[in-house]
Amino acid sequence: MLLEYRLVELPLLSPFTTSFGTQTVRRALIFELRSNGVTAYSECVTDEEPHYSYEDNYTALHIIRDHLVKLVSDLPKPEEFLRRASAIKGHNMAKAALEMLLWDYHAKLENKPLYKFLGETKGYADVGISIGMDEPKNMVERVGEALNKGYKRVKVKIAKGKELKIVEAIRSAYPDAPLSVDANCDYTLSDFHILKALDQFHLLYIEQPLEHDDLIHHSKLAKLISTPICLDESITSTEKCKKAFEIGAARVVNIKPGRVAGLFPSLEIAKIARSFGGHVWVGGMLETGVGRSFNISFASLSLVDYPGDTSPNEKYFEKDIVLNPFKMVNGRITPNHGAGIGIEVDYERLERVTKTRGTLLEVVQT
Ligand code: OSB
Ligand code: MG
Repeated sequence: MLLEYRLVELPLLSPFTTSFGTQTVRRALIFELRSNGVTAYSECVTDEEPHYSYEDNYTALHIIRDHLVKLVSDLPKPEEFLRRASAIKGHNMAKAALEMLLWDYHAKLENKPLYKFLGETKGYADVGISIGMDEPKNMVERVGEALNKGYKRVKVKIAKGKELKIVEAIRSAYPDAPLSVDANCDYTLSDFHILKALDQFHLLYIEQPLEHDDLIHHSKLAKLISTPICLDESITSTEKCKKAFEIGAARVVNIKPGRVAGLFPSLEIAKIARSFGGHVWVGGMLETGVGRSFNISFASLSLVDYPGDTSPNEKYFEKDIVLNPFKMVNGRITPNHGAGIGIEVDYERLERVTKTRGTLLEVVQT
């Protein structure tokens, strides 16, 4: 058995700007496990900067190398791995990287596609797009292109002081488009009057307006505005999800398996949200084709009822590290039918974009 990692660097086709900064490259940790004739993969959703959360590529690699790898030497089922890892506080993205690797591994051992292995499936994912901040006129253009391509929902990034111009411009060009905004934590409760002004634009929801770990002020905000609140950063566990719905802090959850320690907690979170009458969709972190295939498998579950940020590979990269990128047809993407995540890795491309690599675990079978 051999477990290796690589740090890869893929330039983004266009810069991606959120309220916390601009990203021009995706620097990702990719994991590859070989055992019992199976090759499994995963991707850690961390990046270079700890802006979205406190984790970055180096904290993730540290936690994986020094604390988590020893928990996977017998290749446990994902749920068992998380039980073992529960003594380690936080570091969900690091945990998710190994948790998802184990899902791919076990699905491949049983020769089943991951999306069928996870639960009841629609057989496809409804696809939305996340558009970065730019001059409002450029954002209107990007929204128009996305609608023409058939995206089922368009989300645009906003920041404090820029939101009204952006949303006004888009709404005057596309009055009825299924539109949402993502603030990535740029406001505080005392800014509620700005957020209230967005009510007139009948947005589907506003994503993570307040602090990254807040629930209480989101529940207060929910009583002051009519636009539904969708939580992203704040939902880091099943317990947080329960509390959010108990106090009315959210009506929608953006589930990113990487943020919540993997697919097993993602399933639990989706069930909790739906049991409260909430809605769920699958977010993204500009993943390469490796991470993307997990997101699309999860997004195809019947539990997931809203279109997510799971654009096809070509939105992000000129050339991804997989030979079978996803294609969007009529606003839908079909998950890969091959075993596990069903990707075919483009090893030539992977070699070219690898910056560093190393072995995490090597067990010689006797
Ligand atoms: O908040 O959803 C977010 C990208 C990086 C970090 C945070 C977020 C995003 C996106 C892009 O919105 C989603 C995607 O297309 O992968
Ligand atoms: Mg978000």
